[in-house]
Amino acid sequence: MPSSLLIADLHLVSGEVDKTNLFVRFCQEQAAQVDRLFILGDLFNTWLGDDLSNNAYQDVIQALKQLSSTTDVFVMDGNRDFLIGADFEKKSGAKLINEPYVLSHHDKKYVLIHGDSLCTDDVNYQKLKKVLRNPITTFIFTHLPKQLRLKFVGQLRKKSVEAQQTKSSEIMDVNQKSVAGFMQQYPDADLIHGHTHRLNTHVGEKFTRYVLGDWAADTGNAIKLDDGLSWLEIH
Ligand SMILES: [Mn+2]
Repeated sequence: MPSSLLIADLHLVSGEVDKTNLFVRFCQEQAAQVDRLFILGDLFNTWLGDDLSNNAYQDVIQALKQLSSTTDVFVMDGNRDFLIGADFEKKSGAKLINEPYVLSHHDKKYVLIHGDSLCTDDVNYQKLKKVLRNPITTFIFTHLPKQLRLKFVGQLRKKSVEAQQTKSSEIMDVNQKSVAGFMQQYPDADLIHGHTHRLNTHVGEKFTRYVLGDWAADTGNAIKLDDGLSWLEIH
C-alpha cells in the first residue's frame, strides 16, 4: 500500500526565506520517503498567474520538481492560490487535483478538500468567491499587467483583513450542518481539510474530521498515512 503525506496552508510568500527553507527541507527529507504527497490548498499565499508566480517561487518549484522524481505530488488549489495552472504543473512536476478528492488507503476512504466550501456562515466570503472564481473574472485578471494584478490583490487582501476583524471566530470556522450534509455523500469515509488553521481531530459518530493546521516559519504539521493515520510535527 503506498504511503502518503498530507499538508495544507503553508501560505508561502516569495522572499520569506525561513518558511520556504522549511518546506524545501520537508520535501527533501520526510516527503521524499513516501510515495505520495497531497497539498490541500494555499501552498502559496498569493498566486498572480503562472506567468508571474512560477518565477516568484522558483525555490519551491525546484523543490517540487526534485521531489517528483521520488514521490507523486498532488496539489489542490486553495482560496489564495486558485489561479495555479498548467504551466505550474509542467514546471513543478506536480499534478493538480480538484476537490473533493477521494483517497483510498487500506480499507479506509478519506475525502480531501481545502475546506473553505464548508465555511458557509461566512456569507460575504462565499459571495466574493463566486465572483473571483468566475472564468470571465480570472481571464480578465490573468491578462492584466503585473502592477495592476499586484495592486488588485493588495486591495483585496486589505479588505479581507479588515473584514476578518469584525467577523466572529465561529463565522470563520466550518458550519457543522454543511459538514454533515457534505459527508452524507461519503457514508464510509473520513474527512481531511485545511483552510481554517485550526489543527485538530474531531471524532464524530459517523466520521472523523481531521483539520490540518497552517505552517509557521519554523514549524509545520502533516498527516501521514502508512500502516494507520498519524500526525507529524515538521521542524
Ligand atoms: Mn485557505
